[in-house]
Formats: sequence, C-alpha cells, structure tokens
Amino acid sequence: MKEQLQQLQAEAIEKVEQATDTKELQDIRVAYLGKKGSLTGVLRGMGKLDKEERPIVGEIANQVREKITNALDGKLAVFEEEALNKKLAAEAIDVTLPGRPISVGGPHLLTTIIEEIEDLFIGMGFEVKEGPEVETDYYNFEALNLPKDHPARDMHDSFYITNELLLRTHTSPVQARTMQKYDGDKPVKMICPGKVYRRDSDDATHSHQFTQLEGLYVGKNVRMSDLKGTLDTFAKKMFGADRKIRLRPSFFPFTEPSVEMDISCKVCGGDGCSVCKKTGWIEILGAGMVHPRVLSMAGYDPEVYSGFAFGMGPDRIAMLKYGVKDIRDFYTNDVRFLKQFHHA
Ligand code: 2U9
Repeated sequence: MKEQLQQLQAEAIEKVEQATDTKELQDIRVAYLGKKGSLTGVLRGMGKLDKEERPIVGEIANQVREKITNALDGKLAVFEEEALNKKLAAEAIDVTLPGRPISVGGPHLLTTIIEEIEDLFIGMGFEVKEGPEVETDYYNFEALNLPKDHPARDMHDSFYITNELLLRTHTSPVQARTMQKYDGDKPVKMICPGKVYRRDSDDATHSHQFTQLEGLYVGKNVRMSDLKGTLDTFAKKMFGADRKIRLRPSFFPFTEPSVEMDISCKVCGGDGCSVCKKTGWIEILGAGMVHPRVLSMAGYDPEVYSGFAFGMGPDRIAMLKYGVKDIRDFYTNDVRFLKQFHHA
C-alpha cells in the first residue's frame, strides 16, 4: 500500500509539472483527489489493513494528499500570475505618449468680418437689428420703392415660395420693418447684417446665397455730408487710415441721390494694379439719401425727416481683405479653407 501511495504521488506531481493550463490542473485535482479520484480509491482499501498498519498508512496518505494539493496550488498560482502579467501588459497605458489632439473650431471668416464691421458702426452709435430671411413681397420690394412691375422683382431674380413669400434678396426689409415700428416719430440709427438669396447661377463672384450688411440713419436733419463722414470713417477704420474714398453718382430705387463708394487701392495706392483692375480704386458699397417715398411708406414725413442708407457685401469685403478668389468657398464648408481664418 505504501509503495502504491508513493507511486501515485510521483505520478500526480509529474503530471502537475507537465500541465499547461488551469483546466489540466483541475482535471488532475479531480483525477487524484476527487470523490472518484485514485488517492480516494486507495484510501477506501484502508479497511482491509490490520489495526497497527492503518494509522501509519493513513498518515502517509495524508502527506501524499498534502503534497499533491501543494503542487497543484503552486502551479495554479504560477498560471494565475502569468495571466495577470499578460493582462497588465495588454492594458498597459504609456503615460509618456502625447495627448490626442482635439481639433478646435473657430469663427467663420464671414462672422469675423461682420462682427468687425458691426463693432465699427456700434462705435458710431448704430444698433444691430435682424429680421426674417423669408420675407413678404411687400417688405422686400414694395416698401423699398420697387413696385409690382419693377424688373428686379422678376421670378428669375428671386426664390419665391408663394406669390407673396420669398427668400429676401437684401436686408433692406429689416430697415423698413424697424422704421414702421418706430411710429414715424423716432430717429432710426441701425445696421442689419444677414443672409440674402438671389436666383443666380453660382460662379467665382456670384453665389445664390450670400451676406449683406445695410445701414440706415433717419432723423430730423440728416444730410449727405453725414453720409460721407460716416462712410469715410468706416473706410479708414476697416481698410486703413491712409485710404481715400470717392463717391460716384449711381441709381437705386430706394435712395435719391444714390452713390457708389470706392476706396483707394491698398496695394498700389491709386496708381493701378491687378487688384484694382488698373483703376487705382476699388468699389466697396452703395449708398444714398433715403427716397422720400420710402420714408412716407414707412410712416415718416419726408418734409420733417431725412435719412441716409448704405449697403455692402461682407463676402466681397472678406474676399478683398483676405484675397479669397471664389465666393463659393464661404459656403462649401471645406474645413481646409475655413480653418485658415480661425486665428481671428
Ligand atoms: C431702406 C432704405 C434704403 C440700402 C442700400 C445699397 C445702396 C447697395 C448693394 C451693395 C452691394 C447690395 O450687397 S450688395 O449687392 N446695396 O448698393 N443698399 S443703398 O438702402 C436702403 C435700405 C433700406 C428702408
């Protein structure tokens, strides 16, 4: 019996040494120490032994059980250690790696330009007003002295939604609406930036959607010289103190007299170059004294009140100032283009 026990211990430990995973260890534990295990089987034969032999064999059997159990536990600990180290290695974080760059957005160039222009006019006492982009025929045309049969109202120029509703073609309706709200007896000093829409085929200088910024100053004694002074200040603050301005006679249905304002070319100082197309001057905006019919339609008595107005295209100003060649770049959301101007 003793030899049998020693043989069994050697065999079991040999198997434990050769085991390659915890499953095998478990099988060995069951095969030798389990209810139907070989060590348990030998111990069942203890009853046949005589009284003096039984305690000796029992002691040996317990030692064999302990040795096999220690061998199994020792190997199990080794496997568990290996598994833990493998897991730690797999989940290790290299804290010396640089952080993942988080791309930060920034203001759109048109937003920057519009805010820059707004700041200038706020500094001159103008309020910023906004209004609906879907406008009525009345506020977009009629109120601006563009009667029903005026060519600018043709379907081919504007996006009509219904016979009465369209996408506004300029921000002028916001000014007409504001004058109406001021009951014809309060001065109006405002600018209105915003998106405008024209039914136009897009190319490098035309987009069906673009932005406009208009200004209006209505009061009891507003003169053309006030308009010139305001535009001169705007030009110098926006394009540099050494800019000159010139006003050329023009025509708009909503202003009389009407002018177009040029600034002296920043690149050639007026001698002529590719930027100013050899003229020395660059057209920036249109303006004029508010047409008396527009004043009276908005509830202001043209005998008592006068006003000036101007309109410019921030897209065009941004293109001039930053050398953008294609207006469509403002609306196609190519981040490679847009992020060049995030420094602002
Ligand atoms: C009211 C009365 C008068 C707004 C004006 C212009 C001249 C003008 C264009 C410049 C470039 C539009 O973006 S653009 O294509 N605008 O030249 N706009 S005077 O006059 C008004 C507006 C509202 C009640």
